[in-house]
Amino acid sequence: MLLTHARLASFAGPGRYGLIEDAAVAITGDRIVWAGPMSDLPEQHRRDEARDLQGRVVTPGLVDCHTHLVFGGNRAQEFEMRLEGATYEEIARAGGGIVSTVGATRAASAEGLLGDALRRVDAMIAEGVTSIEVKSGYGLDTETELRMLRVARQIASQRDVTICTSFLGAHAVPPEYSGNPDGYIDEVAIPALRAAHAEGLVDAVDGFCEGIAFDTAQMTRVFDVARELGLPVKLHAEQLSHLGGTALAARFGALSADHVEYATPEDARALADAGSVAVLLPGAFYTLHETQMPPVQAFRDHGVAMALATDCNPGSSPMASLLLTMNMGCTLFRLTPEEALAGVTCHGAAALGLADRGRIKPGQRADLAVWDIEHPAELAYRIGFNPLHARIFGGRS
Ligand code: DI6
Ligand code: FE
Repeated sequence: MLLTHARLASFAGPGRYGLIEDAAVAITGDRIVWAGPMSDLPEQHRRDEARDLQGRVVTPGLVDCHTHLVFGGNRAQEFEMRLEGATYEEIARAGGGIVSTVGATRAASAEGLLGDALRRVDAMIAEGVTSIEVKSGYGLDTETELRMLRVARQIASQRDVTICTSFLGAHAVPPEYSGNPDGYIDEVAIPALRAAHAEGLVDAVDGFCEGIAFDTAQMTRVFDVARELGLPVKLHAEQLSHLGGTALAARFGALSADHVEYATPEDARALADAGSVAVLLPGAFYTLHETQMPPVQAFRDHGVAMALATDCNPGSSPMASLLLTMNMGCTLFRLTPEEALAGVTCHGAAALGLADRGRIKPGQRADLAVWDIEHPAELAYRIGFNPLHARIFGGRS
């Protein structure tokens, strides 16, 4: 495949967006073999049948690096309760919140979970997404955690999309372990992690480090097992309060620390030293009507890569739009449109440990999105408008 007359947001060269005007991209199999200005296109990459993109913008395929898109039921009633005055934490402590989705997920069949998940995945694909991370964490028993992860893996056999799984057994304390989070970690979460890993279902290990979930000592026990199994870690950290999850994640060389609204400049330095990505989730900030902004300037100052993701989940971020997430990242967190696009391409890929995608250059997977726009800033600028023209997944469209 040869794409011609494209405006490339390559993130693989100098200048904003790594922009290359009037560019060509040559693809062989599932790889990009050449990308650059049309005038430099080598003879061996010229093809009889080129696809003339007539100046359209081409970006790397989008990466949604933090989702909980496999789950049962929905939580529209909690949305009502919050608007009638209850807080997210009050609802969680009263047995609602994550635990109510746990009940619906345990009751759902694998087929039912897959069917629901595919509707959300299809919405993402329609916006040019080519790689998606999917977490467990609504089972909180071995059987249902494994069911969720099997469903997540099945998505990739039903659709042209890469799925990365994260084991999130340490997401909440289930009712049967109420008041005994340590018992839950040792008797359920860790054994379930070992079982899921033995079945090849785990690409990374996640946790929710928060007052309503698990503390750093409990997360350390889970991460010690991840390390023993050779699995990378990531953590929901500093979303609603400062508990030290970001520093813990950095100590384990995490792929990412996620949410991080309450992270400090010291946390930013720790992430930079560890090479961990800060994953910003403006959909959850928006939905929960939070006011504490993540320390974006400290991340910039320390050179921490910032990714953006939907956090697609039934409670705090019932959203499947990565384009809207980009807009929220700019409007709510004051990211630049270039940072927002990097956040859903190269930095999103880094947050998943995927070094082979997220930029347009030779050797990268040919996951691309072609947009009916003139400038890449338009992707973050509009609200509720999808300008996708074509999506190329592994060299196929
Ligand atoms: N933080 C979140 O934003 C999601 N999980 C988490 O640990 C929320 C999950 C939910 O409310 O169902
Ligand atoms: Fe989350």
